[in-house]
Amino acid sequence: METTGIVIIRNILTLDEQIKLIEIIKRKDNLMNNDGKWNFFGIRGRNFCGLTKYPTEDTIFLQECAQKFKMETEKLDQTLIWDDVTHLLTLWYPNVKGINWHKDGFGGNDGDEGAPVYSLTLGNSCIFEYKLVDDKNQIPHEIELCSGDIIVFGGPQRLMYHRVKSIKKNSFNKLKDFNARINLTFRTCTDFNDDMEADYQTESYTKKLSEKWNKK
Ligand SMILES: O=C(O)CCC(=O)C(=O)O
Repeated sequence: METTGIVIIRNILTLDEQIKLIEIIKRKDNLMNNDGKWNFFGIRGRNFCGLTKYPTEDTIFLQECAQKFKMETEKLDQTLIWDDVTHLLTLWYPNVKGINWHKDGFGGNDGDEGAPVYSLTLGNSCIFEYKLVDDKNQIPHEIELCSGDIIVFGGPQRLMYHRVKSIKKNSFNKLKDFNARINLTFRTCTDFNDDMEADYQTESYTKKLSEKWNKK
């Protein structure tokens, strides 16, 4: 099924490229606290920063990947044509637990109003579900995303609800001592300065979320 505003490209990266990205994330993204627990409420690893905050060679590779995603996507769907991506959100899922239904709003680490979200799977596969914005019955659509697959949503589907229903442990066996799923979302966050970026670092971001949830 083709839906304007959603592009799914299988194997957009070669296995070597996937492994190179996994190594970049393992090297840079501080995904655990000092106590050895995952930095996002103990359940997952999370990092958010500009593409330029990685070591230079890694930044170049990330930008090349982002450029490839953009070119391939824009050939398939004109509603997804947008400025270059600037930031990367990493989620590291160590187990089978995914993420609940939500929509990515606008602003902050979700990106500029209207900017498409480029969501890449690395490592273990997952069952990803989404509900189309204009479907009044909000019927979930289910797809399996494997390492190297990308789903891009923007244009009329930018605010679609989505979730990761589950993750298939042991489904990626190409890298020794690695049995996790990594989700990288490449986003365009224009005029995001270092202070704003600091607000979305995992330590301050989880504090902000806890305060919000405690108020409810
Ligand atoms: O892990 C995924 O595929 C989805 C991540 C996600 O929903 C998000 O970053 O908002």
